[in-house]
Amino acid sequence: MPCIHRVFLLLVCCLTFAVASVHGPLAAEEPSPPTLWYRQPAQKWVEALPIGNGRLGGMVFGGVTKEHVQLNDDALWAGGPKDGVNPKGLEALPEVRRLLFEGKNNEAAELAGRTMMGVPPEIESYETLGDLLLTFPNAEKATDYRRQLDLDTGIVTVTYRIGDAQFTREFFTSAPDQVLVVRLACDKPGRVSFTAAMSRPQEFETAVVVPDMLVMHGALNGGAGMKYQAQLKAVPEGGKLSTKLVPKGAQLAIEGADSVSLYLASATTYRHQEPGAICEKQIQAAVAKRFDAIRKDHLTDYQQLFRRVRLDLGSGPNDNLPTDERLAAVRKGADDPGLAALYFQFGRYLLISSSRPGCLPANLQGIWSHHIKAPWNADFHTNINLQMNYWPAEVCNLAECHLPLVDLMESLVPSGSKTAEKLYGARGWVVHHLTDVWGFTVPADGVWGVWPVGAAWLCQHPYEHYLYSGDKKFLAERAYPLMKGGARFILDFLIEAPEGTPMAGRLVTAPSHSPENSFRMANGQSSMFTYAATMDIEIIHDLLTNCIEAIDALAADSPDKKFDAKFRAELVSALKRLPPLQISKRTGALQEWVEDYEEPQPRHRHVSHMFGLHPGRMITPRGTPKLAEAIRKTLVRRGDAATGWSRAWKTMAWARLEDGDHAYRIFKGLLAQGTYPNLFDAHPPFQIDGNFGATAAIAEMLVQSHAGEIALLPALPSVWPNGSVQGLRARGGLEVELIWKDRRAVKAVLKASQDRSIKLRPPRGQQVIEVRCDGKPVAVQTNDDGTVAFKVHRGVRYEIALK
Ligand code: FUC
Repeated sequence: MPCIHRVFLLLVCCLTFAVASVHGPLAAEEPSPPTLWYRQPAQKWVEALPIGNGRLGGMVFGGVTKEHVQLNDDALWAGGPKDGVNPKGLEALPEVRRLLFEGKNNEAAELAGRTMMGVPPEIESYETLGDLLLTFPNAEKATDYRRQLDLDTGIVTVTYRIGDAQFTREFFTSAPDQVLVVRLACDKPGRVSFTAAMSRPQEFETAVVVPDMLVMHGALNGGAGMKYQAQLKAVPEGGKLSTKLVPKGAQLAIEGADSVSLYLASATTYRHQEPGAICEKQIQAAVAKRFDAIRKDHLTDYQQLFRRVRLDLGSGPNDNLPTDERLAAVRKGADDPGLAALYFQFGRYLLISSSRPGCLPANLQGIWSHHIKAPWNADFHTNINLQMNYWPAEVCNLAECHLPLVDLMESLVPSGSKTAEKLYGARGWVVHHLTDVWGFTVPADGVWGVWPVGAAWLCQHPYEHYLYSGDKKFLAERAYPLMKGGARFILDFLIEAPEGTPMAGRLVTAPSHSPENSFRMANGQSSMFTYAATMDIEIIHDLLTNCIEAIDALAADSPDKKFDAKFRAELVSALKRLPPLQISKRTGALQEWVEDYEEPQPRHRHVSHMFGLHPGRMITPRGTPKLAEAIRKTLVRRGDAATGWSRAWKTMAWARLEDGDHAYRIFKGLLAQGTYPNLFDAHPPFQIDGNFGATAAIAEMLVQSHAGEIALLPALPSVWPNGSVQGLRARGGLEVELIWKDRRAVKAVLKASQDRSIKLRPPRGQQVIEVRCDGKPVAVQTNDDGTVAFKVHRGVRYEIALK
């Protein structure tokens, strides 16, 4: 029981007190907007700058004589529904399990490979929409070139001079108006001349729709697949607009305009029977609304999301260098706190631009891919990558950008239920290690694709959305039904390990696999296939615990205080029978598998068994110190280097272990070795998960809230001694603002959106000296464990003084 050392003067806060903006009193002088900028156009795709409205995306190259905007539409996927459950799987399952329990892992893998894989065991790719190409005559002699992405406006700007004329191009994608907008202007009249064309690597035709609109259309899969259309309209001020027929279709030509606005719309048959009609409507509306109003509404819409969080990690000597030069300096060893803050805000920008309500979730490349056949099909990979995309959503104050993931999950329930029943004889729903927009839920790729805990992991996301917001309606109507279905599958899938096995009598997963690692058995054979991999246990522990909490929260609101009591009892009983997490006697590290196998690849990129530390909350340094220490040893054995997303996850892991300097060291490695000039994450190749994972990790160096308390600066690296952050969120409906100097928090502000008690942990070596609300002290209980507890009220702002 916590003892009360001190009770501050209790004064009831005025609940109707109008909350000052959290950006108000603590805001230092207005810093310059976070901006990526370059002295030259992009030569390669990973130098181009992304724009997007969640659905329609572009990559802007910024060439002076040839402008290139590579285009994407979030729904442009090859293939179609083909969730073929292998008809031999269900019958083979008991034998696969028997072989696994008898230690005949490779025989089990061979049988599962023959009987359990999806029919077919693969999906098709997300594809590029094509390219917008603008060609400018007589522009070779440009000087004073600059290309930038201003994260505060979501606008890419290219500027240059030719002789006495200053040229400016602006690019953005509007969410309110659903068009990609390009504005080409010059400070001297009549100087804007260019031709505009659209094309695609394959399966396209272009044409002019009389009198002045360019249309590109086609159908994927050689004409048999999804149909798409893109339309481009040019609105010049002054000058002359004409159309030209060229060998592969048509072009627009503009001569001698003062300025030109281009509006580009796209649609596919994924959402609309007639993509052309939708494009036409959006273009007509944009033309009628005009550029200035579209830009203004874009700013209002975008900034309402982006401006919720501000981050200042201090300044450095490279602050004024172009972004690629700053990265190059980091590669040579420089620390650049401003670049870390820029990377963080770029991650938020990418989520806003690739995952808006109503759109598909961010795939392996967000929405930006120039491929016909993308690496890993730019799919939704559910054994880490898709989930990692959404780690920043709640803590970085973009909760609505989380919703496309929940929509996708709901869309997977019908096919996932069919797969659960036909492949495992189980109720509920299942997803394996990847999915697409067509409801794919069966095992894909190799036998490691028989990994039936994808849905169970995904179920963490709607629950976290509830934990941050406290939105009980969302919990009851959306999160809990998904979680219950995910848990229902798990309860049916778990099987009692037989006598003679190390976990006899426990409930285990079988078959099982620790993504995508292999182990060496005592007989010298290597295998990937097992039962009860540690990650499964941690995912299931997380899901069942969350379900029980959700049931209790829903019961508290029901008239008889009862809700799903029978199911709750099943969950509690299963939870007690899960195998314990094991610490290796050989290495002291957390065991990745049910037996203490040798690891042929000790530095493997996946560190799946750290799920309990993050994104789970089963393992914490204070709650389970021995397990936390074992994970620390696991991480040391794995090493700091890895692919992009793996570095991001390890950064997060060290933040959760409250070792800010180690977290920073890995993040710096990610900047130096795993980041392209446009700040896209390099797996390599480009994979956006690393951007999102590292963005969330930076947030968690500053604020954590997974362990029943809000921890301030739990993992502040020594290279960021002075700084401030505003607008990060903590579970329980709180927004946090912090200022620190010389590595000590000097002030914190919490803005509450719920009535509840909270526990606050000051930074290591510091104490909370007072909490004030509306200028008056609040009653605070100081606990033995160094935390303070107090009640907060909805809509009220609390100022916390620390020493
Ligand atoms: C898994 C990872 C790879 C890559 C791919 C998309 O297969 O092991 O590294 O991230 O997903």
